[in-house]
Order: sequence, then structure tokens, then C-alpha cells
Amino acid sequence: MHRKEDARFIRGRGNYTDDVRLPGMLYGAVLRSPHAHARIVSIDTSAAEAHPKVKAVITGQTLAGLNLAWMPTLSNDIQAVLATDKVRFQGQEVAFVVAEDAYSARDALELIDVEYDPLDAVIDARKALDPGAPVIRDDLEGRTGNHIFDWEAGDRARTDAVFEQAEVTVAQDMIYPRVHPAPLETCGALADFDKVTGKLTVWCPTQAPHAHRTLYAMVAGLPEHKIRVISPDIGGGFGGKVGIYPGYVCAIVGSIVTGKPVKWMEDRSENLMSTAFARDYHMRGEIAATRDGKIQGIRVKVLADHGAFNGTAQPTKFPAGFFHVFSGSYDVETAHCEVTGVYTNKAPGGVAYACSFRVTEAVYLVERLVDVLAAELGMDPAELRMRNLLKPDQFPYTSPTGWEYDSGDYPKALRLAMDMAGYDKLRAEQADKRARGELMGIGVSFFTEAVGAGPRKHMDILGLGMADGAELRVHPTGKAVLRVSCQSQGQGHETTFAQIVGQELGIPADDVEVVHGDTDQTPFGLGTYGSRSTPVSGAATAIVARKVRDRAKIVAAAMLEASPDDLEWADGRWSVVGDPSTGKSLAEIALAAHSNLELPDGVEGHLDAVTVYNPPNLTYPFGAYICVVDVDPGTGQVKVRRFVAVDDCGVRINPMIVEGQIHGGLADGVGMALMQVMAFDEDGNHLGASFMDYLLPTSMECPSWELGETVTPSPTHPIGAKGVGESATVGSPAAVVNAVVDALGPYGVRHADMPLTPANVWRVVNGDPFRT
Ligand code: MCN
Ligand code: CUM
Repeated sequence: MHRKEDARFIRGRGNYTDDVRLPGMLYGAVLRSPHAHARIVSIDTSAAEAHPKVKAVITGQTLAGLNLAWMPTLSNDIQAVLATDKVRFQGQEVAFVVAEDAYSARDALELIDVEYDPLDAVIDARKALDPGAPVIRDDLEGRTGNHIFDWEAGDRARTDAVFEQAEVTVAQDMIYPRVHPAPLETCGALADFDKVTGKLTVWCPTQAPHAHRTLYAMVAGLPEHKIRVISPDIGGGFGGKVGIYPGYVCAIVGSIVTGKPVKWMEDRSENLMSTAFARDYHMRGEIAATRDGKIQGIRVKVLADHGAFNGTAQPTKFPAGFFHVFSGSYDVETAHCEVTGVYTNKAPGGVAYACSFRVTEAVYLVERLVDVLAAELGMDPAELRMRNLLKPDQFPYTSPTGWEYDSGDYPKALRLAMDMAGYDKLRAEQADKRARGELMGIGVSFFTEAVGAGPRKHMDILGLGMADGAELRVHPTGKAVLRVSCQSQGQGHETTFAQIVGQELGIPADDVEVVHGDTDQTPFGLGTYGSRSTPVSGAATAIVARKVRDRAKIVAAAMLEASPDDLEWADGRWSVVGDPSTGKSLAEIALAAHSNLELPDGVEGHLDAVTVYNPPNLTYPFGAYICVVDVDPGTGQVKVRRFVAVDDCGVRINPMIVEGQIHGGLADGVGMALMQVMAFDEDGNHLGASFMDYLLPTSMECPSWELGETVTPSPTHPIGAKGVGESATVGSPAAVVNAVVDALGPYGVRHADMPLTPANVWRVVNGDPFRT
């Protein structure tokens, strides 16, 4: 089925936050810090206030008067809305101007005079804990350093013991650099506070409208039923639109102060400099194995750069997200990891860019490590993986950190990928080329994802449990409206969620309208990220449709003057067992349910239903990827020649949409592996604040993807589906890097950090390993 939403998107009829216009609307602009770390001596706003078109200038002092200068982050830290004491990263929000038009608002920013007293900045996370390092968060009581948290998982003693006895151990330091999701649409908000009704309406591209509303209510003390968050069409979110940004709060305050609607839209540089970054993990991984290649233990130490505020969007109990799954897809006896989080003078974030709460970092780590081990053992990396992959009969499988993988047939997926790639032939071609001095590389990666957060007993965000509601109304003519709490940013929910209902009720998906992205119109739920929509809201959708089907059964029984027990559901109809000619379609039943048909005592009419789905477990999609590259030793240029991706996300609701998700994620992987990095100079100046410096992959860098699939249904999901939205971003970077490192084998290279730009590859080839 083609995507319903594309009818408006391809005609330019999408409705994004910046398309929403209200009468009398004013425009806001944010003044940002030029320094990474500086004390604010004074802020003079008088010239800006005198600008004829300026309606208000808001500073941290204004907000402090409203008790809004600081706001809680999604990780139980606090973040400055507008800086009062210090600025802590370049691009941090310092003041907000509201004017009659967007140009005047920007002009007036230049009239604000801020005196800064610059301080030394902490840019390299590895120096954040040095004695004498500048203390970034001196606003927090009792803070004398930049340490945020220590977290560990697994069995340290047992893992250490395995390493002591092991025949072979390898260790590798690696960096997953800071990157940015860089969605096409930047962030912004339109806030409209109606003084008469006391109702606040906020349009913004949020991935989690209900969570935003509840947080506004908690933080600003506004009554929740007087807040309406509307998330219109979103031009890509990729995790960067989960949190609440200072600009949103400023737009709200601007509207309260001026009595007019206030719109604020950031530009590209503001988006790249201040909104949620991703990754920034400095990792040291070790593997213990037997000489014949049986992996026995994995040990990991991570230094996590969280920027100036711990604003990471993740379930409360998981300071390192879902990094727990770092033992990957392998049958490992024991594993242990430690993660230390630190503050640096950079923008906050950490969980974004299709990361599945940091499964990206975990998969990259283990998949690089396995290749390092293969090199040490002189074994083929695909064969080494095949030896160690979990076997189908081991599912459900409890990992060394206690996570229960639901289902899988890993060897089948890897074998399929190898067949599709023609693995043996590729190796033969590589040998020929090497003999001629040409550099060709073949990279394999295998990933297990953990998506669908999450079971309420294990997971919450700031105390809000992660169950999702769904409501289904069936009109008398058999057309239906589904209301869900998750919010598509391009993933096609209007189509796939309608398909779920259509499948369950035997009606065309075109007869189902999906309503989302408006807290006044949808049931509570935590939103779209961590590829949780299908696992959680999708499950809620299937279940609410089944509730409707059950109600329809009783009505159909009354129509047929039969007992409900004598009816069966077949071919999308309720009919008397063994007599398909009696079949009643949902449309017929819906009309009867709204008619004067006599129903048994206690049975309500109509067919509407509601539900709340609390997932029993995450879902664990997986996949096997093979990348083929050619490297030019003279220029360091990497060409991705082929990419084979076998994904298993359980039952596929819409295969075309699933493949689109995978295509996007593979392009992400090529981008991160070869060209993307948010770099800073030692003073904390951002070196990737435009698309001239922060490079997005285009069709020119991407091969024609070769996709394959296996289907292992999730046993806990009502229709056997697993999430897929982040799979390819999680799994592909390691395949590309493994391929490049494989190509560089003749130079004795075992590892090189991303991004493998021509300059960096050239340095590696010339014996000067690149360090991010
Ligand atoms: N789907 C399916 N069958 C399955 C699994 C999924 O047909 N077995 C469909 C779903 O119904 C949905 C799409 O594939 O239409 C993605 O579903 P899912 O895996 O549940 O992921 P979410 O809908 O929760 O999307 C979130 C995920 C995340 S976290 C990031 S980040 C990311 C991604 O989606 N951001 C995206 N893909 C994106 N794609 C676009 N176009 N834009 C983004 O911002
Ligand atoms: Cu980690 S990016 Mo997505 O979960 O929105």
C-alpha cells in the first residue's frame, strides 16, 4: 500500500509548524552565546527594547522572576532556559526578543549588549575529570567537578576471571564521535496563551506531544487540561525533537507577556549548535576468546560526554540508555561494562539520531571488537560471527546483563546476507585485487536491537510510565477513526496504523483515519522514539481493534439470532460456524450497532473501544549487513560499492515503508562512517555549524541498497511485529568501518575512528592514525 500522507507531501501541502499562522502573531528570536564558557557580567537590553518593532525582550532575569530561568531535563538534571550566571556552551540561549516580524526580531538581537568574562572551557571529555579542570556546573550545590554518574552492568568478578584465564584477549580504544540528526525541518514553536480562557496552545514539532504537555503543566504550574500541544507535520525528528528546548519555553513566556501568539523558528546553524546531539562515547572494549574463536567474555569502559547539561532523553533508570546490550548477538558467557558520564562545554543531548537509546554505540563497539578479534586470530570475520551467534533454540535468551531477547534466527539472516553478497566470490576478488595493490574491503556487521520502551515496571521518563493508549471509533457506515499518542515524523503512521486496523477488522485501510499529534484529540502516551511506535502504540492499535471486533461479534450474533459462541471470524466477517453465507461485514455490523436492533441485556450499542497497552517486554529486531568498499590509497577516498542488508523486524505491516526506513538508516550509517562529525576547537568553537562543514550523505555517496529479509515474529507483540525505524542506523556504521579497515589490512591497520574522510584515511594509510 502506498503512503496516504504522500498525497499532501508531494504536492507541497504538508502543514509544518512554520506553516501555522495566527492573526496578530509576533515573532521571536534567540540571542546565543559566542563563548563556550563565560561568566555573564551584565546584559543591557535597552537599545533592543527601543527598537520600534520590538514588543518584548526577555532575559534570564525576567524568567527568574517567574521561576522559569531553569527547567528540568529528561535526565533529572536542570538546564538554563536563558542563562543567568554563566554560559556553558557556544550557542547557548541568553536572551529572547519578541518583535512584529522575524527580521526585526533578528535585528534587535544585535542591539543587546552582553558583557562576558570568558573562562577556560572543557572540550575534551577525557580532561573533564582532571584535577583543576574548570567546574562547569557550579550552579549545582556541592559540585566540585564535572562528574555526572557512574553506571555499571554485568558481572565484574566473573568477567575478570574469564579474562585472566583466556587463551586470547584483544583490546581496542574507539570513539563514536559526536554527530547530529540534522532533520530537514529545524525546531521551533508557536505559542498562543489566551488570557480569557486561560488556555495555552503550543504548536511544535515534538515527537512526544503528551509528554511535553505534562512537563509544561508540572514545570510552569499550568493546569494540564488548559494546555494543548499540537504537533503538526514534522520534517524529520530522528530523536532531536523529543526534549523541550529553551526556545519553546521562551515562545510560551513571550505569548504570556505580550498577550499575542509568538512564533519562534530556529535556523540551521542554531539547530546544529544547540539541539540534541548524538553519541560522543569514548569506549575501550576487550574480548576474551579461545584460540579457535569461541568468544567467552566482553569487558567495556566508556567515558560519555553529555555536554553542559545532562539532557539525555532516556528512561529514568538507564543513565547509559540501553547500552546494556553491548554483548550483541553473541553467546557470551559473561560481560561487564562501566560507563562514566561527564559534563563538557558543549550542547546537551546524547540520545538522538536513531540510536535506540544507545544501542548504536553498543552495536558499533561489539562489531568492531569482533573484527579486531578476527584479525588477531587470522579468522574470517563472517565465520567468526557465525561461530558465536546465538542459536534459534536459545530464545528467549537472557543476556549477561539480564535483558531478555524475544526471538531470532541469527545464523539464517547472516547466511542469507552472505549468499546475497556472494561472500566467497568477494573474498576471491579481494585477494586478486590485493595482489595488484588495489584496496578493496568487505565489512560484516550483525546487530540485535532493543526497541519498544517499555514495560512499565522497568521504564519511565521522569516518572511517567511508558504505556500507550489507543481509541477506535467506528462510524455507523463502517468507517473508522483511530486516535493514538505517538506522532509520525515521516515514518508513515497514517498508513501503517490504518493498515493494522484494516487487517484486524476486515475493512480497507483507506476507511481508517489516523488522528495523532494533538493532545486534545488523542489518548495519553509517551510518543515516537526508540522505534517504540509499532511495538507499543501499534500493539495498542491491534488490541483496540480486537476489542471492536469482540463487540461486533455480540452485535452480529443478535443480527443472526445466534449465540456469540456459535460465531467464527473468517475472511473479515463474523459468520455462523461452518456457514460463510451468513457472514456479516464490519460495515453491516456497525450500522446495526447504531440501529434499533435489540441487543442482549447489558450490552451497549455502538462499536467504539479504548485501550492502554503496557508492553510485557521490548522487541528485539536484528539484521546482518555486508558492505563492500574500494579505497583509493592516493587520496584516501572511500567508495561504498555495495551494501547488502538483511533485516528481521518480525511481521512487516508495510514492506515498502519498512524498506524506506532501512534505506534511510543505511544512508545515515554511510554518513556517520565516512563524513559526519560535530567537531570543536579547543576553545569550544563549533566547527560543524552549517551544512558546509557538517556533511550529509547524498545519493552520490550511497550505492543501490540490496535488501533481504527474514521474518521471526515477536512472541509478545499481538501481531508479531518488531520496531524497525532505527535498525539500519544502528547496524550499518560498523559494516562500513569494518569494510574500510578490512581494505586497509595490507597496512596493518586494525582500527580507525569515524568519520573516515579522505583526509583521515590518507593519514591512516600514511601511518598517522586519526584521533577524533
Ligand atoms: N513498520 C512496519 N512493520 C514493522 C515495523 C515497522 O510496517 N514490523 C512501519 C511502522 O508502522 C512505521 C515505520 O515502519 O510506519 C517505523 O516504525 P517503528 O519501527 O515502530 O518506528 P517509529 O514509528 O517509532 O519511528 C521512530 C524511529 C526513530 S526512533 C527514529 S530516530 C527515526 C525513524 O523512526 N526517525 C525518523 N525513522 C524515521 N524516518 C523518518 N522519515 N523520519 C524520522 O524522523
Ligand atoms: Cu534515539 S533517536 Mo529516535 O529514538 O527518536
